[in-house]
Amino acid sequence: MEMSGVSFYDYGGVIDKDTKFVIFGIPWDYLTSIKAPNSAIAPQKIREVTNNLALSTEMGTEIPKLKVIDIGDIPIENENVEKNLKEIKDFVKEIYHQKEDIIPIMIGGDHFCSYPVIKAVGDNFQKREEFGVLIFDAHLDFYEEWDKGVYSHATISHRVFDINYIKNTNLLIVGTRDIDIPELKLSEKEKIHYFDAYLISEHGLSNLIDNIVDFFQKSKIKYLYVSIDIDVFDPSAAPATGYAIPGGLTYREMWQILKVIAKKFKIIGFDLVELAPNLDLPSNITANLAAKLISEFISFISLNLSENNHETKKV
Ligand SMILES: [Mn+2]
Repeated sequence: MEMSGVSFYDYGGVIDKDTKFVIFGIPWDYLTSIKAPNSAIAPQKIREVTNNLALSTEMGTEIPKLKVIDIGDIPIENENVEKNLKEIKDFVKEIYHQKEDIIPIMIGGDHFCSYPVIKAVGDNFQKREEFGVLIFDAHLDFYEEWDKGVYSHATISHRVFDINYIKNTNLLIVGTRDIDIPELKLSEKEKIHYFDAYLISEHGLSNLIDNIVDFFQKSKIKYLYVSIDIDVFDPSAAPATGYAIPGGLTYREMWQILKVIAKKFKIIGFDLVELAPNLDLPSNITANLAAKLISEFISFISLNLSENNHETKKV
């Protein structure tokens, strides 16, 4: 099979000492709870549309100069949850084995794909007291169990919260606007912090960004993993997802949030999940948004990495 992503993220074919970012796909949507979306083919689709994008970011970074490689997809057996969990864990471990400070970027798959990746990233990370998880989602995904049990795209935030170094002080969910009562009660009980999408129109985007930064800084968090469920966007910007809920973020709002977050924190990994190409428009509007956002976020992180290097050298 042709690895179409390689020509875009073309910083060599293998992880070497200069590689900063490694992209991989998890073509797995078994743990979604509705039949319509086919997010398992999203990694392939995002690679395809990525190749139609121009090779520079909005602020003029040349994408081939970003040290990104695409190493393809993790082999998945759709219904074999335990095997996939192990496969994903081993895959991420092997990436770190090849380069300790690599920044993994995962393309899902349904939102449950984020759980084993977040756990593998966190388990590998030494300074756990400075590690936080930022989730963008229309939903809390905080059910204890959902249709297939404890593993589901609707329980992902809860499973992340269950990780022993994740607490309500280093986990934040942003963009919520479709929360069911059992989830509301559970998250109240555990004092889970989340910022609803309406806060942007109520208090402005910069206020929301300040609050996100304050939340993690108060907890002395310096390193973030960022998980982006594409349903955090307004369906007018990203219609191709299983639960298209009105009142979401624009591409530009998310772009601005990620730009600031990448400046204030060290992003040690991120993912984008829940894109369902079969529900997209013929123009691929949602896949394009996903592809664009991934390269823009990489460039923000990359700018920050080189600034940090510069500062170190000056000192
Ligand atoms: Mn989700």
